[in-house]
Amino acid sequence: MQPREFDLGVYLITDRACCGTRSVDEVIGAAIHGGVTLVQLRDKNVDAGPMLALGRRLLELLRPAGIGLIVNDRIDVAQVLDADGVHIGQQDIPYPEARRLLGPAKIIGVSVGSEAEAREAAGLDVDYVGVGPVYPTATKPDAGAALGPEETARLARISGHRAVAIGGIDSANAAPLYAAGIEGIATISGICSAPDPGAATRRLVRLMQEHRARRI
Ligand code: TZP
Ligand code: MG
Repeated sequence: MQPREFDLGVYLITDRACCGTRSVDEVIGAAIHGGVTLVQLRDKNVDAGPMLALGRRLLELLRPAGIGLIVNDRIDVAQVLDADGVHIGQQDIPYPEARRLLGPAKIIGVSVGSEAEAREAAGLDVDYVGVGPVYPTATKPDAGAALGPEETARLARISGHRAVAIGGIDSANAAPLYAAGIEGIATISGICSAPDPGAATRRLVRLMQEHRARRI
């Protein structure tokens, strides 16, 4: 069975702290109206119960809009939610075990931050890689040194997989990534911390669409 189709174009990752006084639900609602193409539920500081509760609320918003929900790290939470997939980092459950637990129909993405990791990912039948950090980011202090757009695109090519770039991206600096051939961008603060998350999403979606139109 093939995994369901998914669009990495503008991939929003949730973060309660970055949403400030707004709820994650509110930010996701605005991003859906803005045209976000994929959402990842990510919360490093919460137990499974509250994460499940948020995930269920997000699915109620996302499913009618036909937008996928990926769960960060927590394969158990993804299974209970019957989410569309998981995103795993280098320190998480390794890809073969994640695939065994989730089966062939779910989307599995892995993080890549170096040439060695890109080469390792090339040997796995993952659905996509998340490459970064592209730019400096305050959201993940241990993310490592910024790669820049060209190196990000090079690592994506080495992996041989569909790729989304991550780290410090907003509508002011996303264009070089699309120009370098990256399929999509992932952002936390670029949408969650924006004064108007819906407008920030629309700007990113417009950029993505302009680059896709140019490639046709
Ligand atoms: N992985 C690499 S950088 C990063 C993650 C989760 C943080 C992305 O957050 P932001 O706010 O889009 O820079
Ligand atoms: Mg992780």
